[in-house]
Amino acid sequence: MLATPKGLRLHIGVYGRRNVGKSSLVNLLIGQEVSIVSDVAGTTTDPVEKAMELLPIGPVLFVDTAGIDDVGDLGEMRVEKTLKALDHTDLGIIVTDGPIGDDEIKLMDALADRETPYCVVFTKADLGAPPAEALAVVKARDIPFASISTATKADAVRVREVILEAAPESSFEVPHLLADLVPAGGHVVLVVPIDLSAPKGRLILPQVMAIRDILDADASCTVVKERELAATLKSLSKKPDLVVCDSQIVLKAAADTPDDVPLTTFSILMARFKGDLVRLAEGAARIDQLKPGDRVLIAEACTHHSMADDIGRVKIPRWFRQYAGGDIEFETMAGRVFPEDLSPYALVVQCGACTVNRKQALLRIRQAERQGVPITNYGVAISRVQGVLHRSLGPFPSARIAFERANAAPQIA
Ligand SMILES: Nc1nc2c(ncn2[C@@H]2O[C@H](COP(=O)(O)OP(=O)(O)O)[C@@H](O)[C@H]2O)c(=O)[nH]1
Ligand SMILES: [Mg+2]
Repeated sequence: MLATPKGLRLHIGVYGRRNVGKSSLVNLLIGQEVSIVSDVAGTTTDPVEKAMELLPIGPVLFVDTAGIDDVGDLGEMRVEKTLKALDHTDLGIIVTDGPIGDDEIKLMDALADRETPYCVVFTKADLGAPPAEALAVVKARDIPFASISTATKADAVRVREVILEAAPESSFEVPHLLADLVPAGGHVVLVVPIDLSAPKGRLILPQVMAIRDILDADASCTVVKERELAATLKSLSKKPDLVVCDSQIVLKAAADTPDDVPLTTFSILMARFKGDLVRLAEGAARIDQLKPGDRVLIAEACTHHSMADDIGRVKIPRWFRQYAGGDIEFETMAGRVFPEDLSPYALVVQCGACTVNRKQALLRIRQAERQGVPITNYGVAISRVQGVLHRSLGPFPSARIAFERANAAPQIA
């Protein structure tokens, strides 16, 4: 990822007066000391750039600037450089240790003039809450904001969240559905059950998207029902690069596909495309730890037709109860409703999120992460309860490792 050219990275400019904690904030986000932090005002002179992968946005470049309130000849030069950096900024973070004064308003106006989205981060929360007048200005302008302490590692999550809130949908990296998993000239086998829940006379969106992505990758595909999979694999002159199946028949597809052929499900592809597969895989490890009396939130994005309903309302509850060896309380929420407070739940299970856009899906995942509540989704959960998640995450090493780690972690009391 670090090989991404600078021009393709989202430039996140960090602005504010001297000594408010800009460099500390950048260091907190990237988790290592790149900017010199000191209590001598004006330590950062030239903008300091640091590239990182800020999921789920993708590759970003943090630009840590000198103070906007710098003084003297040298200071003026620094301010000029800082203002110049505004022109290259895709997203601004205005940092303040409390006040929203002339300097902050100047930055807000400069960013607004350039139609650059921005957020405000109040630092030094450990020394006191932001003043009411400052909060009033930020709220009146409807600016996403966070109040944090840069000394607190956990606050990095809150900062990432406020960056996501401010970021326009177009800045989110749109991952491939599967084109990155198949070489040009490669071959994919798609396994599509045609049962009662299949719509008449057509394929469903993830299947159509997969075919389109395979064409974009200059690869080819074979589409079969699960009954024909074994015979089709035998008839191919070369092993396929990937098999993708419907979650509901993943057990059979895994049994019919040789171990050295990568296999995944349409739901897992969609989970990566729409959300954060690493977090969802981590959350799936929590299913084994459910115990009688736990509450699970099933969050459906749409009001499903009855066939798909079956997964969230019947199948998942049944499987989870089997795992927990007792009764689990399920709460189902449909549509745009998503509770502010997730703390009553041992686990959140999202549906495929076909009607939620990527940004919304990711914000829900971040919210759960911030509140320390595991979150997974239908597709990942189905592979888990069928005992084949390890296999279906095979093509996604970071998600598989996250799942294994969470699975090996001590049980939550
Ligand atoms: N108490 C407290 N001090 C902070 C916090 N963030 C930064 N500082 C301190 O504020 C001073 C200036 O920080 P720095 O990051 O260099 O500010 P910059 O000039 O805006 O880049 C340093 O002494 C930091 O340790 C915070 O959240 N709480
Ligand atoms: Mg600095």
